[in-house]
Amino acid sequence: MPELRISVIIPALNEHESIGQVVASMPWNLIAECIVVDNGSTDGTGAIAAAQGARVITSPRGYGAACKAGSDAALATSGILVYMDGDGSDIIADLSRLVAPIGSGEADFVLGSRIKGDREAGSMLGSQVFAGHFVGLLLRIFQGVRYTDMGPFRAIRRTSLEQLQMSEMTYGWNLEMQIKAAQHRLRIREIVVDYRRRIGGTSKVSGDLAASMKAAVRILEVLFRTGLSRHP
Ligand SMILES: Nc1nc2c(ncn2[C@@H]2O[C@H](COP(=O)(O)OP(=O)(O)OP(=O)(O)O)[C@@H](O)[C@H]2O)c(=O)[nH]1
Ligand SMILES: [Mg+2]
Repeated sequence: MPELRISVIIPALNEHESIGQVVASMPWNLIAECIVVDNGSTDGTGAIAAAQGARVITSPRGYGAACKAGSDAALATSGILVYMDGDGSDIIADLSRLVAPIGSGEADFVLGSRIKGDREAGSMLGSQVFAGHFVGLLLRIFQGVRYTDMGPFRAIRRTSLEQLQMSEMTYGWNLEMQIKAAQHRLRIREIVVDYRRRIGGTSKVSGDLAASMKAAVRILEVLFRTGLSRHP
């Protein structure tokens, strides 16, 4: 199998305190490009990312919209898409383990699970850990697949992502990918990844009550609309 090139996609909204460090620590020898999707930052996030070597693009508002725009914009020559957050919580050193099963042809979708990883105190709320297990249990029953998390750090074969026809434009994106991956019978792997608190800046999701309620509603919507039937 020919070696697959990698595009890293980072949705980032007002992450000026972390984005420079995140982009600067990319393993440039392993990846073809790093795309930062900035849809509305008012703090210079895009300019800082570009100065560190990222390709910066914009998209309509929303986490899923940003992930989708990044996926569509990836170099035509990239065969693997990797997603991670722009706040410095994901451990970039885990990237090579994340893409390895796809590169070797053993998997199509690899999810970084933070549940058994080394987690910095306070980096994940109890409710996030619980949600990962709860959703995992339902998907085991309805989809016959084992997931322990809905974490942002993940890699997917590009041709597989195209099959999934993703449509979630907000925080349901991650779960939609997991459910559709099961429905489309992708070869799925979970690997253990470490996780730490955001480097700085403010939370757009878990640390903001209104936003996390919205995200939870969206996730439940995706779960009940898509997750309880076996067919896409
Ligand atoms: N482009 C874009 N990025 C977004 C949007 N909402 C969130 N993000 C980014 O998505 C990532 C996840 O958001 P976070 O605020 O870190 O959410 P979280 O990890 O649940 O919260 P923390 O635990 O506080 O970090 C970060 O890189 C955000 O900048 C959005 O609407 N557009
Ligand atoms: Mg975060």
